[in-house]
This record gives sequence, structure tokens and C-alpha cells, in this order.
Amino acid sequence: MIIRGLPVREQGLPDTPSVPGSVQRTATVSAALLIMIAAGLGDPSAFLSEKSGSLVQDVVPVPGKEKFQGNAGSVLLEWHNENAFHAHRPDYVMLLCLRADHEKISGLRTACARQVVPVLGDAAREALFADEFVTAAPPSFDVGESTVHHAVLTGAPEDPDIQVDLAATTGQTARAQKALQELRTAFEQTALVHRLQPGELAIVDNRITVHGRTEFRPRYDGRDRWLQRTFVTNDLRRSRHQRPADGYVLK
Ligand SMILES: O=C(O)CCC(=O)C(=O)O
Ligand SMILES: [Fe+2]
Repeated sequence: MIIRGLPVREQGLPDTPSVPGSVQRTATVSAALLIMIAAGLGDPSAFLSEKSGSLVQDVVPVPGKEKFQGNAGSVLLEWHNENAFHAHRPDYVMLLCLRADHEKISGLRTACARQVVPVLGDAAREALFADEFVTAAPPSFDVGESTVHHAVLTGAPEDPDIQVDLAATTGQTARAQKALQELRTAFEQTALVHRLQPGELAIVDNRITVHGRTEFRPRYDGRDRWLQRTFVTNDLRRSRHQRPADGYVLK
């Protein structure tokens, strides 16, 4: 879902941050918008290992990180569910645009299982429903090597959930590897591109939708692309054992 016309005034904004791990911890209009809308959808949440556990995080290009497969990069960002490896990955990812890139070419891309699954062949669909995949955690999480075998598609055959990160998920069998290739093609075939403008908020349903981003050219002049991001979880209780003091931050 895209919500347009939110009151983000570009003129009044400071320079786009350009340091790694940049977050928003003061009460700005954009941060308030994100948290209010998150509270309507569920509860905001964050991971301590990621952007110091801030509930509102800057998504900005960082000098020297151009090729990084994460939001500090500016090359094509691979298709992924947010925190695909994690049992308590967010249910929604909210991305609010404060500033577009100079050339207005950068696009948030989304592909929804509801469009993706019907274009898959029977063999690929069957493989994606099997526990034949492993998804690595980013180094920042310090959880060691993942060995959990999971399926990419789970739930109702006609409306499944999806769990994959094409930069981190590997097929453990020949048919699983082949199915991931077919899945990538299906993502490309069904992709929507959202060239977010200031004041536009994308709400990505992370249970059924993967996202990524097309390439762009940062200039590091204070006017680069700037999104702010908040994760939403529908059932905070489920992760209580990982949230000290019943806060919103998962350890
Ligand atoms: O830069 C974007 O449009 C999305 C980046 C991304 O995947 C994220 O911040 O979760
Ligand atoms: Fe993401």
C-alpha cells in the first residue's frame, strides 16, 4: 500500500545523513507519522543488532558502501523479505520518503506471492513448499551460521506466505536451487516499481511480499535519497522472551 500526501516538508529538512547506522531518535513529524501509523497496524519493533535498535531508522546511501547488499548501498538491492532468517521478522515494513534521489530513478520494488505463485511451474512450486532452504543472518546479528531448514512458501497453497532473501537464501537440493532461479524470474515478471516521492509512505506486507531497490547514483552532497523506516509486528507477545523489560526492541 502507498499512502501519499503525508506532511513531509522537504525545505525544512536537514541534510541527508551519510554515516553508517543513522537513526532518528528525536520527535520529528516524519518519525511521529511512522510511529502513529505503526501503532494503528500493530506495534512498532526493532532489532538491537540493527541500527542500534532504533524504532525509526534512516535508509540513506553511505560513502564506501555502494556495493553493500543492505540499505546503505546504492547498487541493485536483491529481492528479500525483511530479516528473512528471523523467526520474529516484522509483519510490515514501512518506508517513508523524505527525499528522492537526484535523478529520480531509484525505485522500491515489490513482488507479492499472490501474483508470483500463479506464474511458477508445478515443480518449482512443490520445491518451494519443501523444507529445503537455509537463510543466513547478516553478520551484524552475530547468531552464527544458520542451519535451520525452512520452506520458502508456507501455509495455504492458494495464498501462501513467503520467506526468502535472494542474497542470503540457498537451496539445499538441486530442485531447490532451480526453484530459486525460477522464483527470481517470477519476481521480475510481477514486480511493481515505486519511485517514492517526498511524503509517500510504502507499507510492505512482509508475510506475502518481497522487496528490493533499483540502482541509483548518490552524490553525498546532503541532498541524497532519504527514507525513514519502521518495522511493525502484529503480535508482540510472541517475541516476549527476546524483548528485555517488555520493550519494543528484540535482542
Ligand atoms: O531503499 C529502499 O527502497 C528499500 C531498502 C530496504 O530494503 C530496506 O530498507 O528494508
Ligand atoms: Fe529491506
